[in-house]
Amino acid sequence: LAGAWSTQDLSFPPGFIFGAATASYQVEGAWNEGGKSENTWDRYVHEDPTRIKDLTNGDVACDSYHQWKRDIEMAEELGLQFYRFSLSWSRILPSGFPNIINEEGKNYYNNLIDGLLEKGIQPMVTIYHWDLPQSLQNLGGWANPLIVDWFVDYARVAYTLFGDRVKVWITINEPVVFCDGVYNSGRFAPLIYSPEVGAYLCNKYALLAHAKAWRLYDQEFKPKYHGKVSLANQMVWFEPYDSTEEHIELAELARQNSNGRYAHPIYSKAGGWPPSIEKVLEEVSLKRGYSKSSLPAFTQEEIELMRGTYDYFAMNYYTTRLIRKAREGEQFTAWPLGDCIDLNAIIEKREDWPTAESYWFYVFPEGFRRQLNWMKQQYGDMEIIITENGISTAGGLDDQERIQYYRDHLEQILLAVKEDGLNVTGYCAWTLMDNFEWGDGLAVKFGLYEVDFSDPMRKRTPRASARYYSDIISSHSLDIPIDYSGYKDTKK
Ligand code: PNW
Repeated sequence: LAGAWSTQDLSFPPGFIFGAATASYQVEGAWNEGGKSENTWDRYVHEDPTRIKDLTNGDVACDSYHQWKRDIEMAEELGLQFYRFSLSWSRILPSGFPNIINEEGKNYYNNLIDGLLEKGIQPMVTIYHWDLPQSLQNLGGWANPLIVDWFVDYARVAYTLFGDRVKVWITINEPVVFCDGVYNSGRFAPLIYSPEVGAYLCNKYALLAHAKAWRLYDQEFKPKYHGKVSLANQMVWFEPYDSTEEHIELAELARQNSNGRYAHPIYSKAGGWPPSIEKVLEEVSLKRGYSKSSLPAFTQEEIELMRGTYDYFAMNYYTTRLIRKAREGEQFTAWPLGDCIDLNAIIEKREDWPTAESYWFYVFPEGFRRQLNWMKQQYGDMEIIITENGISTAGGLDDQERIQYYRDHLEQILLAVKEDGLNVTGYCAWTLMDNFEWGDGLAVKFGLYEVDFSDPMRKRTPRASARYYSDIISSHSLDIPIDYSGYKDTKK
């Protein structure tokens, strides 16, 4: 991976596009307004406020349901070429099913999409970002195979309502988080703890739901709208604890488990589960006394249904983890995603990796390039769009850590593109503005814009990193000064 590096290489390839992202539950608020029904996150935060670190919730969040014009203005201030946001399923389909389409929900997204397009900003729409209608959860949610068709019905509504203007789609955001992260750890909505079983059911049905929704678009909408559809995967990079054979193998197994289990069925030439994971999970399951593997098998038909259901790879990257074998008597904690729970392994941090404000977040920019190269090595050449990347801080407008994080991670993309020949065509910062950061509530900040959550208008103010990011976008290059210290908001 070593290669020459010179300043003239600091420009982004022509056509490389920049954006920023948000998600419905994290920004919209208006949880019971405009005909929206209850979803699993509403239920989770209301049932017991102590589930959220600072006792906050997403009832109002950034109030984007009312402040969407300001959101568009911010996207414009930054010079974004695209804005990634998600649709709230229970805002569009209050029953969860397509029998009732909520006009007010439809109007909200139409306004947002049209407003962005008027400013020349492309909407990139995530159909599902973790906020399941409670009505569907009551029927088993992601552990019920019928969810595949419920999701496809919902995707059809989304394509039908917005497909004439939305050309880039993400079906589902980070299934590893709402499958492994929920069922293996008993945290996060819908708070169903089902270790050894639930996550794998959810894994299977989420991939089938994506695949069927991709095929629906491909067959019925692509011929007239010419857009593209993918699944967004959270790609945590795993580094071996030391250079022993045992740990090198374990790190690769962890990659196959956490990333491959959600990517191999779709992107690999062979299709189906990653073979190494299929083997390990069958062994573990039989040893535990199950009659067969907890990882549900695919039929040949299902393998073919999923294989190749992508137009690009939507990749979210934040962090790298160190992984080692558990020692005698050491218990694996489901922390932080529960994704390695069946590998008898322990997650650690390398001493020289700084920690961000989120408890799970270690900073290791090289992991980003390694992850990109791993994907090419596993699945071959494909277009990759970075659909999330960013860092959490405790707050403040002078966010040097965020500037440094963006600088270092964008540099790794340039290296991957220019030195390693990866086809990365776009980059999306997480996130446009501070928002409801799930279990961490409002206390942990990821925003390019600061949001004043004590202000009824939820006033948004650009951070130093917002100016830095807009300078990168306008110069289409990293060859700009990075010292924005002492930056004060002058745009107000
Ligand atoms: C993503 N990890 O979640 C989500 O897509 C966003 O909604 C979220 O706000 C953002 O990243 C920041 O947390 C992640 O354990 C969840 O490595 C877990 C991890 C990474 C990202």
